[in-house]
Amino acid sequence: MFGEQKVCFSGVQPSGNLTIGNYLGAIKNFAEYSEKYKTFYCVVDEHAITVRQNPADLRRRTYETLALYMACGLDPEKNTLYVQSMVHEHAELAWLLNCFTMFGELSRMTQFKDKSAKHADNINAGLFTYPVLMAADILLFQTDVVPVGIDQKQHVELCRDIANRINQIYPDMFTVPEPMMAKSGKKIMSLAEPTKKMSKSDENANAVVYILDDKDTIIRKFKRAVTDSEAEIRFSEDKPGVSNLMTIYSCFTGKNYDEIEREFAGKGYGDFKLAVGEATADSLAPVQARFAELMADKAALEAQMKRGAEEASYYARRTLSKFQKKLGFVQIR
Ligand code: ATP
Ligand code: LTN
Repeated sequence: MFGEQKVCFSGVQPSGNLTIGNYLGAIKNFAEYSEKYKTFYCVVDEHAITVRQNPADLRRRTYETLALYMACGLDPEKNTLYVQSMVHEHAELAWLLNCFTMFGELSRMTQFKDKSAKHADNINAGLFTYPVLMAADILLFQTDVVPVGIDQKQHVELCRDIANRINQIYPDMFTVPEPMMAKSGKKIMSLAEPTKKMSKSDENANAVVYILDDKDTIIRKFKRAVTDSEAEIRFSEDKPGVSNLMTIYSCFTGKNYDEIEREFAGKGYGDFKLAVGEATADSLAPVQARFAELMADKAALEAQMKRGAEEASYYARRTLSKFQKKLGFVQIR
């Protein structure tokens, strides 16, 4: 809370082209909080460097991620939109929180285990302490709610543990945040391996639908999506491929699973996949058009980065300075 208003914070890494998983699991839901909450949406470039990035790509994707926030309906007048590295309090609070986070806790994080298996040649300390920086992002703004996909729930729970631990020593220091997940869309699966999360860093581009894919590409990718040997459109745990397509279709059309089953009763996977592709492409078309307009004006994006960072810094400074005081750091004004 800041004053009377509840706070919502979330972040997306500029570590690749954003997918419909990022869209349905996270960004699409961000706008829903704009009216009721004070919202901060951050492009978390400091998180992205836990995996090696090409500097030119990282810079370009930082602009793109900010533009996508806006293209997906986040009005910069109603939401604070900014880039993490432009607000130094994130990294500073992360250090302080490191001293309240246990080695054992971080060792249990499944994302660390997955990413260290995937990047065995670069298991750096940043990859290990990644959730502490994430906790700093959240706690800096005295955040009440954090909209994320289900893969980030464990990190938000660790953030809650850190906040509670600190509050026991220094009462009322941090608001303890809640993770908020979309009812459907919190875990969109890969089109090639539907038991695995769709991920922007997947090497197989056919497994992933990007927000910026054109209509033909989207339809082709859905056409190739792995399903099963039946021909029945039915939501079921033993049909992960079809169920994933039903979730995507449901998110883009607003229809529930019963309605979808009725709509495609007696029809084959071919018809269904085409309908999923068309619904996805049609829903993304306005986002893509707005994105192109925003990317054509770099100066306006930079002005937004500057303004967003100034707004965020104002709140971040207050929390950091409150915590430094509690910890016993000398403060001379
Ligand atoms: P990476 O592949 O680099 O790990 P990512 O695709 O998981 O990246 P993030 O930047 O880590 O993307 O995630 C941004 C937000 O999107 C997070 O809230 C995350 O939970 C959500 N998200 C990512 N993938 C999915 C998915 N497949 N389904 C639902 N939500 C997702
Ligand atoms: N770890 C998140 C991105 C992220 C985030 C955050 C999400 C960084 N800081 C704070 C919510 C709140 C991910 O998606 N991998």
